[in-house]
Amino acid sequence: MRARDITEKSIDTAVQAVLKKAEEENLVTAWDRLEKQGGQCRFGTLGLCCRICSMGPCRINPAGREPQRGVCGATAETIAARNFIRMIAGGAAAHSDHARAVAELFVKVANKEVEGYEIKDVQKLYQLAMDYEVEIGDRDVHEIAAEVGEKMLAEFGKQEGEIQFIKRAPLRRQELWRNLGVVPRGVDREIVEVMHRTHMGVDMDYRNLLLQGIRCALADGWGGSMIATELQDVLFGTPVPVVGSANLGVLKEDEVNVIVHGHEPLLSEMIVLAAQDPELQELAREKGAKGINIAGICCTANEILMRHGIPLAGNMLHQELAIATGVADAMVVDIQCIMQSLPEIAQCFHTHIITTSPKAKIPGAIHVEFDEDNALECAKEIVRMAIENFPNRRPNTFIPQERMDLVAGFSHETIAYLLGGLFRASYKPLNDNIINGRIRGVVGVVGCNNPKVTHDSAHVTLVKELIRNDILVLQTGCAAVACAKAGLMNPDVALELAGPGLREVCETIGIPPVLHMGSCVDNSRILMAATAMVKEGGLGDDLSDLPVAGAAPEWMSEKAISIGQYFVASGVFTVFGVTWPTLGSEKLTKLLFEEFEDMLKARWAFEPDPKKMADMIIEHINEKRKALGIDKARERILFDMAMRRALE
Ligand code: SF4
Ligand code: MSK
Repeated sequence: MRARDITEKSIDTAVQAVLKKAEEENLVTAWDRLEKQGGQCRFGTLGLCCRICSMGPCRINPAGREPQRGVCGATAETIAARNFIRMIAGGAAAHSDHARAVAELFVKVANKEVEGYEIKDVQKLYQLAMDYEVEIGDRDVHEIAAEVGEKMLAEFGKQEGEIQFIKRAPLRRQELWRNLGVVPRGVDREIVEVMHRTHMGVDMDYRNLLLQGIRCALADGWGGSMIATELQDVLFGTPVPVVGSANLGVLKEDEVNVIVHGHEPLLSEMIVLAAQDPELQELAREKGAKGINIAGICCTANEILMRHGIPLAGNMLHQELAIATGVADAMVVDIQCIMQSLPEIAQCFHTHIITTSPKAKIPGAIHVEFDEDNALECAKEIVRMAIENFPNRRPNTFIPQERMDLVAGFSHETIAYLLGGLFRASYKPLNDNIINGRIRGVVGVVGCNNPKVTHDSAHVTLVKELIRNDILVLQTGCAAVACAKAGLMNPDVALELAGPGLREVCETIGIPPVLHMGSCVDNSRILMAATAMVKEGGLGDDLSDLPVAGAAPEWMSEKAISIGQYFVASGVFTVFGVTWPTLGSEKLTKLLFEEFEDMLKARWAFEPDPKKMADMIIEHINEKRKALGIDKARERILFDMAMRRALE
């Protein structure tokens, strides 16, 4: 990749300022390493490289010249399809292994085997008990939780039958899945079957491979991810609207800064608690700091913002820059989206990089294994390390001023409460406003950052276009952080940018036009919100009837592909940006971009330009509105005398 100017690297002026500092100090960041990669492998980008066995690696010439087959005879379709569904399996495994850890802890909490955690949302626990046919009666909450937890934990290793949450989907969708034979049996089973079927010499029919990819993705969205979200809500509380702030300006010169980064809230919840410990606060003061400041990066940030209003230091591409400010006294990481370069960049400062998961160690980092049996003590130890490190700061510190206020905390239950009130929680007002045309549709804009595109640019451009066109936007992940930093979750800033209909509805309810719904596993909240819209009535009887869409304009991870595939398989038109990993196979791409429409009533699309992506989405929403017969606004017109006379 060619060298780019700082303004081409990110639209975020805080990022630009720290990148400038990094350049002056000869620090190497993801953008520099991308340049050093030179022109990246075209075969790999197009999905045409196979490394599955040692007769290879094989590659298919995308221009139609030789070679057109791998050594084993595999075609472009087979190779691209195997690569694609392996990405789904990787993503589903990441979300689901996260979920498994939550479920294991949940069972321990229910059995009162660990201290520090509690069952916070009893209502949600009862809902889960009903989903899993666990008797409630006058049983003790912990007893119910133990049975629910065991049943949910069993979803991972289940061999036969259907994952329970499938039954939450609209009936027509369930029927479509059953007819296609893609209902997941157990989470682990579907991931293993992808790995088996993509082994050398097993499944060589790209359509058949994709069916298993769909089943695996559904095991993520309606299985692993949904289990993670639901159990995290029961343990840590279902999010309600909360005020927060975002960008590197949340870091503090005169306080101990502990940055939590990764995905699981199990430890970060405890770190938030540990930071309030009077003894540690006192120690911080002894070391010359005014207090302890916790800030988050990536989805850990989203988790603790949603439940505690803890500030967001930034999204995926902020991780190295947060260290480059020189004021990060510790960066505590768990799993996923963490760069191996962190200890290297930290060497130029005083920052401790602390890994905490036995599944995710980094050479050069300090490893403090998170012990859930002793979670609070473990969190205190980590916070103490950060405090002790505060006096070691070097003189080259710089905190950009950028910091934006925002409102987050929109779980799908909270949206229903806000729309309908506590006693009549309902999506009816949303459906009514979609039917009367004030709101054109609803779009989930999610996913990562990718240094191949100008950081945050595609997220912010797309979301601005959508709200301008009266489309309500739901967000998770790094996309949410991008828009939070840009003010799109701040009602004062964002409502000015919204179309008149959307603005009116948001002002009436008191919400921003862009709703933060949480972390990557919380995309399951978007599935539930869309399902609630179907069940409310008036907008068809399947998710594919709704005027909705999904987008990941700056995606990079396998998890994003898994999320996209479960959106599509659930009936939601989904567009990705950056690059598309099947373009080397015309047939496979046709299956995903066109034929899925017949099969799943929804399809994938690829469009790197965010403005064109917005046009594509608006066109799709308009088509859905037309099919529902709501393409013309159906405002009730009050006739005055003159109008009556004119009629006569
Ligand atoms: Fe090549 Fe086939 Fe082996 Fe893949 S599985 S590396 S295409 S021989
Ligand atoms: S953290 S998966 S970069 S959204 Fe969930 Fe961000 Fe993508 Fe990681």
